[in-house]
Formats: sequence, C-alpha cells, structure tokens
Amino acid sequence: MSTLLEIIYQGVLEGDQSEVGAGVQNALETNHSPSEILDNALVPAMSEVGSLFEEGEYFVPEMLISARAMQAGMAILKPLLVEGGVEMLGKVVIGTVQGDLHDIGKNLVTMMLEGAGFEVIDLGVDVAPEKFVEAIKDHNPDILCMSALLTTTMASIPVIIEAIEQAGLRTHVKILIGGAPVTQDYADQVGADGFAQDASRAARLATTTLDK
Ligand code: B1M
Repeated sequence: MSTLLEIIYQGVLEGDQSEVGAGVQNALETNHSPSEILDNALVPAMSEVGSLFEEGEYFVPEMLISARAMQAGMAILKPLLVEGGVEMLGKVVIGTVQGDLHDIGKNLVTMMLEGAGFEVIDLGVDVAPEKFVEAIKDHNPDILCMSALLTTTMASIPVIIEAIEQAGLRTHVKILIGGAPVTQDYADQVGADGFAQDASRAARLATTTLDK
C-alpha cells in the first residue's frame, strides 16, 4: 500500500476526519484513482474497524467516529465514482420500521454498508410498509434492510414483508433484519432472508447475500 493510502487507512482506524479528507485529496492529486482509494484504503480500513468491534477492541463510539472519518473520504470520492461509472457492490434500501424512532444503530449499519462498497438509500425512521414498497419500485435494490428497536415495532417487520409480497416484489429483493430485540429465530419465523446482530456483521451478511 502506498504511503498516502496507508495514511487514509490509519486515519479511518483512528477516526480522524481531517486526516482522511486531506489524505483522499492528496491521493487524488497524486494520481490515485477514486476506486483505488476506495478499494485499497477506505473499505479495508472499515473492515478492520468491524473486526476490532467484533473482537471487543472497539466499542460503538469508536466505530461511529471511524465511520464518520470514512464518510469524510466518501463525500469527496462519491461524485467522482458516479462520474467515472464505477460499479458499487450493490444497492441497499434501509429504514427503521413504522412506529420506531431509533436510528443510531441503523445509521451505523448504513455507514458500514457504505464502507463495504454498497450504495445505500436511507429512508429514515418510522417508515410505513407502503414507503418500503415504493422504495423497492423506485430504486430496484438488491437488498432491503429493516431496523427495529422495540419489541412492539418488531411486529411491523412481517407486515412490511407481507406488503412487499402483496406488491409482487418479494422475489426482487433480499430482506435482512436487525435491531436489539430481533433474533435469527425471529428472522426465520417472519420469512426474512437474514439477520445480523450488529453493523459489522450486517455489512458482511449483505456481501455474502449478494453471492447467493
Ligand atoms: Co429507546 N428504548 N425508547 N430511545 N432506547 C430502548 C431500545 C430500550 C431497550 C431502553 C430500555 O427500556 N432499556 C427500550 C425498548 C424496550 C423494548 O421494547 N424491548 C426503549 C424504549 C422503551 C423507548 C421509548 C418507548 C421510551 C418512551 O418514550 N417511553 C421511546 C420509543 C420512541 C419510538 O421509537 N417510538 C424511546 C425513545 C428513545 C430516544 C428517542 C430517547 C433514543 C433514540 C435516539 C435515536 O436513535 N436517535 C433512545 C435510545 C437512545 C435508546 C437506547 C438507550 C439506545 C439505543 C441505541 O442507539 N443503541 C436503548 C437501550 C439500549 O439499547 N441500551 C433504548 C446503540 C446502537 C448502536 O445499537 O440500536 O441496538 P442498536 O443497533 C445495533 C444492532 O441492534 C444492529 O446493529 C447496530 C449497530 O451494531 N442493528 C441492525 C440495528 N439495526 C439493524 C438493522 C440491520 C442489521 C443490524 O439490518 C440488516
């Protein structure tokens, strides 16, 4: 890895937004391509952050700070990647289900998905079933992610899956779910394609789901 890419990598690990921003600018000026910076510095750094989180070395605050540093780099790269027609890994629509206003976990999942190379359309919180259906029609995502933090709002997940089925779109999209009260058993019970217990595992699951 070149020194500049190494600086960006370390900047993400340390959660240093200005170092990552400046590093990305410098790398672009010295003829590193946007996709090289993404694939060889930002994505592996976020993957390392995910591993450190799973090993208990990093906690939610460190992960959030690193994700924001990664996003500082992504903000510079995104228009160039779009302009250059660089293919993202896949497209994800994500939202917190109807009745639920918790978004910290969802935002973290979004950041990890972006860090893994996905284009993510975030519908926000309190998302009604018909909004999820509309978003599938509008954006044609590979994956739909739902977040639920309350035992009461968890019950919205099967309602949303039913609405997607009714709209004839169930086979168009893989459905992954998560949030504190959600479990693998629940995912199986409601007919989701997968469950992830945290943001790092969600990004990994999304990547492996694409291969299926
Ligand atoms: Co609320 N709240 N809250 N709350 N709140 C909980 C969830 C609660 C467990 C607290 C408690 O009582 N101990 C409890 C739920 C009990 C239950 O139903 N089992 C609770 C309650 C009751 C409520 C209210 C009803 C309180 C009230 O008004 N009486 C109310 C509901 C409002 C509503 O949603 N309609 C409410 C409100 C709020 C605040 C607005 C004050 C605030 C939210 C701010 C915000 O999100 N912008 C809040 C907070 C902060 C919490 C706690 C303290 C923290 C949640 C959080 O952000 N965790 C929470 C208690 C707790 O968890 N210790 C609590 C950090 C976050 C990184 O983790 O969200 O679990 P988490 O996300 C993880 C994983 O779950 C997973 O990855 C994430 C990152 O690793 N994940 C996914 C999440 N989504 C995923 C999607 C995926 C995959 C993985 O898709 C594939």
